[in-house]
Amino acid sequence: MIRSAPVSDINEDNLVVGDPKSTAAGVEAVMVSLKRGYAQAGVTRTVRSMLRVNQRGGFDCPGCAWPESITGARKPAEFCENGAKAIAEESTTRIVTPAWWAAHPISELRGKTEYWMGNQGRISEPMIIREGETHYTPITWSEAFATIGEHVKATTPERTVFYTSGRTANETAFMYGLLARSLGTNNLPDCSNMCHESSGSALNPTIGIGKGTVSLQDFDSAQVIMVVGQNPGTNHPRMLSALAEARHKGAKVIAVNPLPEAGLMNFKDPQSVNGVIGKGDVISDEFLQIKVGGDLALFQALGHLLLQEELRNPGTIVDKSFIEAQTDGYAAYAQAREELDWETTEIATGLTRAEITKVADMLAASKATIICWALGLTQQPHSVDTLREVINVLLLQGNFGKPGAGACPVRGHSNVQGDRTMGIWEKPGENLLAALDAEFGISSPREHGYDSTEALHAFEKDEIDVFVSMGGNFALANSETERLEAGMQRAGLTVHISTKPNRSHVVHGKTSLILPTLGRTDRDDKHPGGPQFLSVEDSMSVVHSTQGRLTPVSEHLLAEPVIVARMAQAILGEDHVIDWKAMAEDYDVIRDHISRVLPGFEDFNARVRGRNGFVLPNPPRDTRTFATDIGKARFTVAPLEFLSPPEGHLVLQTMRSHDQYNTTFYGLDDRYRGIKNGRRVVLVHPEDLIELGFKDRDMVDVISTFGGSERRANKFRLVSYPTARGCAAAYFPEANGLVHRELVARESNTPGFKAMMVRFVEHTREASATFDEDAVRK
Ligand SMILES: Nc1nc2c(c(=O)[nH]1)N[C@H]1C(S)=C(S)[C@@H](COP(=O)(O)OP(=O)(O)OC[C@H]3O[C@@H](n4cnc5c(=O)[nH]c(N)nc54)[C@H](O)[C@@H]3O)O[C@H]1N2
Ligand SMILES: Nc1nc2c(c(=O)[nH]1)N[C@H]1C(S)=C(S)[C@@H](COP(=O)(O)OP(=O)(O)OC[C@H]3O[C@@H](n4cnc5c(=O)[nH]c(N)nc54)[C@H](O)[C@@H]3O)O[C@H]1N2
Ligand SMILES: [Mo]
Repeated sequence: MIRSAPVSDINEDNLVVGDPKSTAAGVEAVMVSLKRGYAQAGVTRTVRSMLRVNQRGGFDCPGCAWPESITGARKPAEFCENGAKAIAEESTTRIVTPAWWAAHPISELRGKTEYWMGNQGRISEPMIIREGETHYTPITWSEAFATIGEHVKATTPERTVFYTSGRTANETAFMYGLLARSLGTNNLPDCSNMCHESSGSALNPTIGIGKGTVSLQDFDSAQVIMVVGQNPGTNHPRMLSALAEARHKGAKVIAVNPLPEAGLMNFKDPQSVNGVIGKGDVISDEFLQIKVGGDLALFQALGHLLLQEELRNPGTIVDKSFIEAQTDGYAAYAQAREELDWETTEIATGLTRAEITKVADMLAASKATIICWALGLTQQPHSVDTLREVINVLLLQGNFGKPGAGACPVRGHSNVQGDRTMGIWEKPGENLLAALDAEFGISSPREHGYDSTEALHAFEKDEIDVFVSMGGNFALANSETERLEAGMQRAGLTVHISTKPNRSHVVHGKTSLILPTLGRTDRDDKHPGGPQFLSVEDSMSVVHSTQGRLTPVSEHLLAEPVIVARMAQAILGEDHVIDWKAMAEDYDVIRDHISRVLPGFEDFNARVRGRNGFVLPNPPRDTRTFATDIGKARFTVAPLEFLSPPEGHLVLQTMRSHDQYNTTFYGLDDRYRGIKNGRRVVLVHPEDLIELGFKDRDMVDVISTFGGSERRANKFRLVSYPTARGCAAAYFPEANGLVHRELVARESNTPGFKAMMVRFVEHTREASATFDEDAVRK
């Protein structure tokens, strides 16, 4: 066993800035992954886990939700550098024992970064801290569950919240939602609220499903693929292979991004000979360096240009028969897009008319277009309108339900889509609740619960007594870091079902429990019927099994379904109508329930054991039908909106470095962007730096402004970087304290993580100390 000394914490003075790269992956990526694996887990565990990741019968990579091929052969190593890092992070043999907790008081741990915290290792035993105590101490599992039971029974269901992060497997998520509803609350916020909620809000009313409508095979026959607001080289590296292969088959790829991300430019596939010794592949045929928040204007302009082309050459662009039979609202849409104000469009997008026209011509020539997007489109006030505009452009050319075409929201956490399918949602539909009630003999509450933003407000107003977190790191993932942390500390009980220590554990409620659990790579075999497996759903609606084989680092870890069942028994009583114990003992029992409750899961137990699992029904993709309230897809019309910063301000987006998984930092090397050994940076265009009176590497405090109040984050280095003009970029979660809790996307309530108005002031200690965040700026 390797227990190398934990890393020292980040020293921002060691920041190194080099040139951004234009090529992603290559041999270096493989070397980096193996090195990280060996350091954390040793050679045997690393090799064992790498050989099983994303293989049939193996475990699902905890990295991202990009699918594996279900038709063709899988590569011997179906992983990527960042998947390998995610696995190394989890399969580490470093452990956080009761002795470790005894050596580190909370006051010390509050001064640490996530880099240091996460690198301490896997939590080995259940721990508790009570009001007035300075350290976590060990507790038995029975006492831990009894504590949860007491706290929940002492309050009301509305003051109890069950948060979920998207690694949670289907079976666990189903039980967890059932537990909340049996108790009497829909307070089920999840990471999806902060992530792709805007996609769901845009897609459900327009195409009748909140998910993507393409499969991996569609990439083989697409003629144009747009990649908008997404950094696949870092966040979905296996997508680059799909894009490179699609280009070989003749597709054109168009990237839309304020940053020239390495993976969008060039790619060396470490699994192909060309990628190892050759020059690699070009990924994008066109790159639109758009301003942050300019996409609504872009897609309105694209719609306008396509309609103009149709007028010039009737019958060549617009899929009239499809539109007539399957859609609603075309006339109003066509009318709204008849005229275009080019001057405003150019200001909003930062692009020229010629650049936009070139891309419109590519779309016009395409008979099958896929539009992919991620967070660059979901975390702004007008995100839902932007995404509906994307749908308009797809509908115009009939890009649904035919090979090589469709909408492709690329999801984040590896099972975030599955968790929603399983009912993790604060606004569940009547169908789900009625089915749960019929199956289990409970009466689920009909009132909606808190989403993640509402949970943040509820913490602020002291309206939460018990907060249970199934994975994740709510304190750092959400907006308003300081206020949220203060709110969490006023709650009666926080419960953290976790694999590794994180910030939320140390800004805990008055009483707090840490419940250590098995991860994806761990063997789950302490059951009367032998080893158990779980299942997940990827970004393209494929459900398949996942089963870890590594020996858990401690004998005290419990599997997530077991933890949920025992919480349920403690909260609802041993004699509750639902047989929680049967589900915890044998996961087939959970799947049998699911098969009767959720459409598309009929015969779940048999089908999930098939070679490739199974694909969930998807009406737009399968039958070109749209299950909206009117039984048709909808064109929509929204006014033009974009982000225009006040004088002296830039629009700040927050993003992930190449060495992090959300709030987990694997390392300090954002290799493709040339940033090393530091994270408190703000990337700014060189000419904006000059205009604002700063220079590269100046140390500043960042002030964000929203509705008359300001937030401040101290000590960031400005870095001259080729981003779009008027825009800046910083890392998540360092910049989360700058996000006002009311800065959210309309309809979806997703935080405006990519829409802050910021200015910089020279960093001085005095100014930082006297800052008044609610003083209205004159
Ligand atoms: N290795 C690794 N993999 C991950 C994650 C991770 O942290 N690490 N996280 C997972 C999760 S939960 C998620 S949700 C996904 C996130 O995947 P991404 O959405 O790729 O994540 P971000 O790093 O937020 O990158 C956002 C991208 O959008 C661009 N962008 C920002 N604003 C705009 C805009 O207004 N318009 C356009 N067109 N582009 C814009 C940014 O420049 C950046 O390239 O990745 C998942 N996979
Ligand atoms: N500024 C800004 N903020 C953002 C974003 C952004 O782009 N910008 N992105 C948002 C997005 S897309 C998301 S998804 C959220 C992420 O929010 P979360 O999902 O809440 O955060 P993570 O950092 O993914 O959670 C990491 C923790 O999960 C635990 N964990 C890891 N694996 C397991 C497991 O198998 N089981 C259990 N029980 N626990 C496990 C570990 O203890 C680890 O510390 O953040 C959001 N916040
Ligand atoms: Mo996400």
